Amino acid sequence: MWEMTLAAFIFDVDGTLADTERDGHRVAFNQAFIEAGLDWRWDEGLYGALLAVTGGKERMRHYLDRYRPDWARPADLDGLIAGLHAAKTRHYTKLLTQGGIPLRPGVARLLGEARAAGIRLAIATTTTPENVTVLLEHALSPQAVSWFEVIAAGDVVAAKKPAADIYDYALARLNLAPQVCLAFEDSENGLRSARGAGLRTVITVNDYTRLQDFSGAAIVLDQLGEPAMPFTVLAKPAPVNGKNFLDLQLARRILES
Ligand code: XBP
Ligand code: MG
Repeated sequence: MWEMTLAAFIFDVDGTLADTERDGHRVAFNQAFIEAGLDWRWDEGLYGALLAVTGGKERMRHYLDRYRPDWARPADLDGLIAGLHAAKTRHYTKLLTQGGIPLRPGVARLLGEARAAGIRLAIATTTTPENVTVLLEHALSPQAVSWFEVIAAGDVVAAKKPAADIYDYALARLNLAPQVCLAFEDSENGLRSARGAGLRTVITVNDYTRLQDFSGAAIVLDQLGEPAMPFTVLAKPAPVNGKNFLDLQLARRILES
């Protein structure tokens, strides 16, 4: 019976739980660069292009390779990147503690419905673990970290999204098959990762990801929606049947579709 099928939700963090990139991570990277006396500056447009590479350390390396080939590398480039990344995490988590970034519409409601129904919750993200816990505590609830049975984050796997490793890891920790879980993502890299692990995936787009290729998604929405703030279906409208926000009933329908 379908009521028995849906066992867990697995959420991406950046761009999915909250719009963290443009006004969060990007700002924190720039603060770290200034603090270190570097002339690296990531404006909103450049950052959109840099998002092609997931993971902050990987993104800084990609920036140097692609945009600053002539910049004189220090002997210990790994050390420089690690130091910048630690500073960036400090700036980013400070921004979160100041309440700088709210959850996206429908996220808190859907998590609440899932908890009430005994749907298990997990996270699969490329971001640093600390970024996840601070976001959950400040944007959701001081207890929210305990709502998630598995928080798979950052360098716990060798290959970041679009590799499937982080979703494979979360599924293994949940001890569940992908067929009984639904993934939530905002980006093409995230979708490829979730699909690689065999997961049906709900996409909620944002300004950076709107034009990406979501052809493997179960459904593409502008946001999860609330009763008073309906979602817009951007692709694959089949299973919606008159619903205008994503609740457990629609989640089960999407999983079965
Ligand atoms: C998110 C990311 C992350 C953040 C920065 O991708 O790419 O790298 O931008 O986090 P996804 P760190 O939402 O697909 O998981 O700097 O902590 O790596
Ligand atoms: Mg994301």
